[in-house]
Amino acid sequence: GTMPRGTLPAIFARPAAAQQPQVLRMDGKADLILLGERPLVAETPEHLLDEPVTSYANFFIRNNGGIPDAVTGDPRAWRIRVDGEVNTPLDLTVGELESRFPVITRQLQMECGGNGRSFFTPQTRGNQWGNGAISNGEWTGVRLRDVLMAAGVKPSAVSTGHYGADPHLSGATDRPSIARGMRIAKAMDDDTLIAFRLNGQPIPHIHGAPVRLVTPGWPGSLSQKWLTRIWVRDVMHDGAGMGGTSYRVPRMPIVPGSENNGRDFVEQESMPVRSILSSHAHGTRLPAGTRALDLRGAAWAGDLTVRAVHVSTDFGATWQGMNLAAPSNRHAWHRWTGRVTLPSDGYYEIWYRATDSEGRMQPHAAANWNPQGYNANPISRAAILVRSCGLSS
Ligand SMILES: Nc1nc2c(c(=O)[nH]1)N[C@H]1C(S)=C(S)[C@@H](COP(=O)(O)O)O[C@H]1N2
Ligand SMILES: [Mo]
Repeated sequence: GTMPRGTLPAIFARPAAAQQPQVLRMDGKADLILLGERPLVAETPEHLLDEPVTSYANFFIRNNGGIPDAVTGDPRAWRIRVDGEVNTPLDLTVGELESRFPVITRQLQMECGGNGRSFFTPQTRGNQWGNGAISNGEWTGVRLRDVLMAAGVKPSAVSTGHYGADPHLSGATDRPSIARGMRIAKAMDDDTLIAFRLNGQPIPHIHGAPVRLVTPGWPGSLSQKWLTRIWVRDVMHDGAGMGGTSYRVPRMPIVPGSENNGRDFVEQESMPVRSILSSHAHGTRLPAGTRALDLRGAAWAGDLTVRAVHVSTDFGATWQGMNLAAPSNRHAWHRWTGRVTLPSDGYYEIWYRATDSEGRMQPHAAANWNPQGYNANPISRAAILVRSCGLSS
């Protein structure tokens, strides 16, 4: 029990295998893993992320506060305000957004900043995500940049600050549940959207209807749901979820488990390279005699692309390159496929890891431990049992 978890057989190491996961019960949603009820948080098991474009059913859920009441009446009348360091503050309805600016559709990966958190030792505070706080939806909306340009961003602009309609869990009406912001450069990126459709449909309520930000490749917390306001700031935004150790990582590696107030930390921005296996669930049993596995999955790397995905079925002794498809557009995930062969029946682990376009590979263990558990992206391992009569259980 005192061994680092990374050296335990995968069948014992994964938190979801160790405990009976609780299942989300929600209309139209698959059996997501319920990580919390207040706020509502649910993770998608990796094997449900087998679709190239993530459907509503399989889309993970992360809230920091309550869920606002659904809009009654015309959702196109919902208003968002753009103010602060701009020449002309704007007050736009969703209808005006759609008619005044070019409308584009992109596949964009959105990943919680805490994805992979459960792989840290010692455990850090926050939702104990595996790799399933990731989605690759097809989003339709307008570029945040076009809206900011229409307002006229002043040279003094440093960051954005985002506000949404969800109530704080305490019930206080003057406290946002989360209000994060990003450097102006990311707000001006071609792929940062104010979105009003997901997979060709109005955005489902739980995912931020009628409008949300989609800030691909950076922490999902920058993709404000139920968007009401973008405040352009002349300093780095300091709303709820900014500063200290929130969505910030050590500039220099710190001792795992140590106390830190985050003074020497930097913002978590582009997310690290990560991969999932979607063809075979962890813990899959296969009939005796199975000698080949056709594997599938996805890989992504924040603002970067992925150069390679490798798989090992012999605990890392040998690695095999997988076929990696190009993403359908920048900031969409890559899909990968490949066949591996097994020499016999028995207990196997499929180890899978991606390498980003700058040559950085998923590490052997979660690196750069930090108090709130960001950027853990170790090589993943799924246990597979090819059943033969000699094996019990
Ligand atoms: N208004 C609002 N927007 C929010 C949040 C929130 O709590 N309130 N959570 C953020 C976080 S931490 C993540 S990871 C994503 C999750 O989006 P999803 O629930 O649609 O998957 O929404 C972000 N946007
Ligand atoms: Mo998140």
